[in-house]
Amino acid sequence: MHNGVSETEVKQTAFIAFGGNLGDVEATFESARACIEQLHHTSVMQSSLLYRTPPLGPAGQPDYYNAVIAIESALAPLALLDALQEIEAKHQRVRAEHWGPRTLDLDIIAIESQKIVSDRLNIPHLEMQHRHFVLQPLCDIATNWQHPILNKSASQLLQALLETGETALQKGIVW
Ligand code: A4P
Ligand code: MG
Repeated sequence: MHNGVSETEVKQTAFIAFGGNLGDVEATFESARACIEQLHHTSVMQSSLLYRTPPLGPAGQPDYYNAVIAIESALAPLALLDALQEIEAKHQRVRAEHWGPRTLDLDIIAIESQKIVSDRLNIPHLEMQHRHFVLQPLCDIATNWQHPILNKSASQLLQALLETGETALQKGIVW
C-alpha cells in the first residue's frame, strides 16, 4: 500500500450513491462527479439516471435527488472514503441532524464483491437493500451485481423491496 493505492494499482469497480436535498442539487452532483473523475487512479465509468425521491427520515424536508455512479479506482477503500468525504465538505456538507437535510451525501454502496466491516466503513452499505433510492439507480447501471452477503443481484433486491409495497419512483433524467 502506498498513498492509499494498492501496490499493483489494480482497479476495482465501486458504486457510489449520491443523495442531496438542499440547494441546486443537480449542479452539486455534476460538480461532485467531476471531482471524483479527478481523483488519482480513478475513472467514472457510468452514471444512473437522476431520480427525485420522497425523503426517508424526518418529515418536512425537501424531496431528495438520488443517483448512483460506477467508478474504477485503485484507491484503497478507506482512501476512497476520505476522498469522498473531502468532496462532501467542499460542497458545503454540514453534518447536523442524522437523516436530516444535506447538500451532498456520498456513500460507497459496494466495491465488487468485497465485504468490509469496520468502524468507519461497511461494505456493502448496510442499508442499501432497504432503499429504493439506491436500488433503482444501481439497477440502471449494474442490474447483475451480486450482493456478497445476501447472495442476491441488484435486480432481485429491488424486486424484493417492491414486493413489500413500495411505490415505484418517478422516471429519472439523464445528468
Ligand atoms: N460509513 C460506514 N459505511 C459507509 C459507506 N459504505 N459509505 C460511515 C459511506 N460512509 C460509510 O455517514 C456517517 C459515517 O458512516 C461516515 O463518517 C462513515 O465513516 P454520514 O454521511 O457522515 O452521516 P449521515 O448522512 O447522517 O448518515 P448516513 O448513514 O450516511 O445517512 P443515510 O443513511 O445515508 O441517510 N431520503 C431520500 N429520499 N434520499 C436520500 O438520499 N438520505 C438520507 C441520509 C436520509 N433520507 C434520504 C436520503
Ligand atoms: Mg453518508
